[in-house]
Amino acid sequence: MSIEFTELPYSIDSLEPHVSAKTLQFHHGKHHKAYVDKLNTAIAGTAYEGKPLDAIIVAAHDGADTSVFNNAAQAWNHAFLWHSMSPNGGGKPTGPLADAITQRFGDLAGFRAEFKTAALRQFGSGWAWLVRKPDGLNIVSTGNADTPLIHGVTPLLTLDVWEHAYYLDYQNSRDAYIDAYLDKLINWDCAAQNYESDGAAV
Ligand code: MN3
Repeated sequence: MSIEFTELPYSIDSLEPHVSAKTLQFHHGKHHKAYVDKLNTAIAGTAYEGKPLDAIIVAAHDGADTSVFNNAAQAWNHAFLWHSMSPNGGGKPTGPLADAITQRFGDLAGFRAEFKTAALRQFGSGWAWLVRKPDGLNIVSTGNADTPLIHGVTPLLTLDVWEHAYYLDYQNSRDAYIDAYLDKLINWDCAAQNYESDGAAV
């Protein structure tokens, strides 16, 4: 059984004008699909074949199998990214997650400032994440394909800061792309579900 390339959870033009259909045609249809295709080619006939994606990520990391790890982690990170955005995004977190945000960051503005700084300061390609640790929430950034799944924390939300995620819409302005994500796209409902289930499903 191969790893499935999943469809977007919304129509391809529904994040416009913040993320264009053209960006998603490339980012989802080309970049994300290529990671899944390369992973399936790499694992065919190996001990990885038939395992769930998260198990492949951990096993490839433990085994220092860089090519399998990079493609598996990118396949997972991108699937998680699509759920971290919503055509009805923005707004405020609710329920227990809202309380945890207040406890850790003071208020939503505190979260926003810290997340934006992490996303801006990630040099080159990588990701910014809101994660749940045993002692509360945290914001982390990871480089290239690195993923919280191998660091013992639960991802709640992510933003891809690789240039391919924003260059068609924002050229070199990562700053404006991060603002659009935080103000218009961020999917607090998905984050709340991940927080309450203590697991990040994609
Ligand atoms: Mn990407």
